[in-house]
Amino acid sequence: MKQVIYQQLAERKQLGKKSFTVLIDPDKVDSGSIDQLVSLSVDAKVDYFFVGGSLVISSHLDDCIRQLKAACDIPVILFPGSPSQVSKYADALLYLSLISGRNPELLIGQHVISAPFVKKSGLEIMPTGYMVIDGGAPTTVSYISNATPIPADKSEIAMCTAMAGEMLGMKLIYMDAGSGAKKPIPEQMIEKVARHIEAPLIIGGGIIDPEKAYRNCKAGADVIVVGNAIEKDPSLIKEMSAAIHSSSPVQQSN
Ligand code: 1GP
Repeated sequence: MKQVIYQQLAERKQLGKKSFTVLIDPDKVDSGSIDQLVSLSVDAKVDYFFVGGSLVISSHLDDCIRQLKAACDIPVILFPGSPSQVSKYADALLYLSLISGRNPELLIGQHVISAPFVKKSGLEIMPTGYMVIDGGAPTTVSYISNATPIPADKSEIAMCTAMAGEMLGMKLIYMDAGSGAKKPIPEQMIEKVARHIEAPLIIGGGIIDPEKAYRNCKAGADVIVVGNAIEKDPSLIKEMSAAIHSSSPVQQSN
């Protein structure tokens, strides 16, 4: 199986390089806004695009990804809210198992049903332990997943969950307060989890300012995901990217 993007993420982690990911919800973009996002992202040296959402109502996932791929070299990684959000035009797929919840469908059930289809896509598959953290109010992901998020002040639970996910073979750990979360994940929790795992740690949900993104990186995040704030103000891409890349202890060429 292909491991190109995973290897790149693992190497970046080894080198202490932090990555910035722009999350694109296909429901919230059109051809014109994709062009604008690409242009700002290329200029700001964005590392990855995640494409997906808890609910994707429109049917232009393929078109959205094809437009991104045609316009730039930034890798496109699927962040699917359901097995229907698989597109062969992307570079890789976060193969998410909701390890913070106890909903068997999102731990393994939907994977079994969609396995032949996912394998046939030819995508790079990245097994990802997905952990939803309480962001202060219900988010789409916490509602749709029908699973209780990890309380934001229970760093030990997050730590043990991430460790278990890694020992079960998950290559990435993604801690998410949910899109538009009122409260992003506290640094104390990020620090605790980062200290106990070797897998690249992805952090997202409710990050609206570059200072918070910077502090998250310093606390041990390897990849920062921002969606909502950029939908509201695409020009934030530049500052976010600069803050995340400047948090790296080494000089970054990208
Ligand atoms: C959501 O982690 C992502 O799943 C990003 O969250 O949209 O709040 O930036 P925001």
